[in-house]
Amino acid sequence: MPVWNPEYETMPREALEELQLRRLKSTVAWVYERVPYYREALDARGVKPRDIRSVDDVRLLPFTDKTALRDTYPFGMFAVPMEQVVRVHSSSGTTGKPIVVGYTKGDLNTWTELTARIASAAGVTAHDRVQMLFLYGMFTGGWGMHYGIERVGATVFPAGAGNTERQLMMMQDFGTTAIVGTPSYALYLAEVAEAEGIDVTALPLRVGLFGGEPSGEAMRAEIERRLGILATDNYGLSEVMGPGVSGECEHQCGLHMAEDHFLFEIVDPKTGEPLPDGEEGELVITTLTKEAFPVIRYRTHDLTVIETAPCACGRTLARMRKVRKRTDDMLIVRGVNVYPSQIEDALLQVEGVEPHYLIVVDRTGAMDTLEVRIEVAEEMFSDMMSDMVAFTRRVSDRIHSVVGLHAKVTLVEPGTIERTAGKARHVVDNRPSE
Ligand code: DLL
Repeated sequence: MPVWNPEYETMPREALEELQLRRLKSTVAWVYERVPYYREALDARGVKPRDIRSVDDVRLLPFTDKTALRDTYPFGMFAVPMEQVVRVHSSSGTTGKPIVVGYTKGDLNTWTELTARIASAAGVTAHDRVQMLFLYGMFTGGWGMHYGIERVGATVFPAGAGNTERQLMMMQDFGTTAIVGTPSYALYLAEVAEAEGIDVTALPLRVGLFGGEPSGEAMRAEIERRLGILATDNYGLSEVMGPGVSGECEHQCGLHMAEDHFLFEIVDPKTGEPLPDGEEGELVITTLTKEAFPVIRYRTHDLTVIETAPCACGRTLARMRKVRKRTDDMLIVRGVNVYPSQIEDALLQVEGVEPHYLIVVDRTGAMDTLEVRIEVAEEMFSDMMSDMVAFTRRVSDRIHSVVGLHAKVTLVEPGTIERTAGKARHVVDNRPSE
């Protein structure tokens, strides 16, 4: 499979590091001159742009967190005047004010280059017909991926999120070969197709580019089987750019990071101290080429591992493991740390459990309660009434062996857990906040 931009994607590591240093120096000078927040933060640490002499000197710089971006709402972190900003997006936060990000023409050009790499790494070419299932709008998913796919020369159908029957009609009539969206929506699409008697595996569809939310290997296998496609994962966040930050190649062995445009660090989420490659920690990102909205050492809260072993595809860019956990999605239930992704993994090890689930945490008296609502396949639901107790025990035992907690497992009718065209919600925490 050809590499979209071999000059950068297969660059020798020493040359890459030189490039990163050059770009890091100019980014630090850029924000110091143009963004009062950064000037103050650097001054407070007694650091000047000229103190950056190696890539590791990034550690002299302060972290940036969401609060800083919120406090300067809406445009206070922009490093260029508004007349140079040609696009604005915002993060998908559900409450309060969102984080607003801006792009110059140059930023859009870089963004398009990076999403073209994602598309190309998944094998998308000018021969493909690509149906966009991501939302267009303030969310970065739709627009970000859209332009990259156009740049590789493929035909885009900008369907946008939702209206699943119509999506399926287009897929059949237009000969869609690739889809782009969230993994949870891909599963829903499979489900609706099955209900309508449409055999998607017999259509020309062959590849799916998924991202925007976590999904495990079991989920990937399910999507690949039910849609008859190769599914790749890609990662990004609005604060840094949107999609395009990292993405898998067809070997599916970690997400190649766009290290020529971003500097990635893994830190201990508690102490902020750097961790060596190969250890799991919080991903911290510094943009190296952003003009309108550069960020310095942005705390993503996403937990991952960086791997530098060479990849069979020939790209020299290091890879990050699929993101399955965030520092802020850990639940503490009866004193035990639980990540929703661990529960998903446990569920999908039991045959007959569908990948639609809801974790409900509550409190009765002083006691935390953990309930996991799951759906089972339609055929099983009717057959299983007699076996229900044994089945829920099997699921609950699996959860116990993975997370060390007893959960009440409730079977719900197929189709009753909320489906969304955007990011799935897997947790409801009803405990009173003290
Ligand atoms: O979700 C950008 C994006 C759009 C990436 C489309 C890929 C495809 P935000 O809405 O700002 O931006 O959400 C960013 O979503 O910090 C992660 O926690 C999570 N996330 C995004 N992609 C993945 C992924 C977009 N592939 C936040 N795996 C991030 C796991 C992901 N988590």
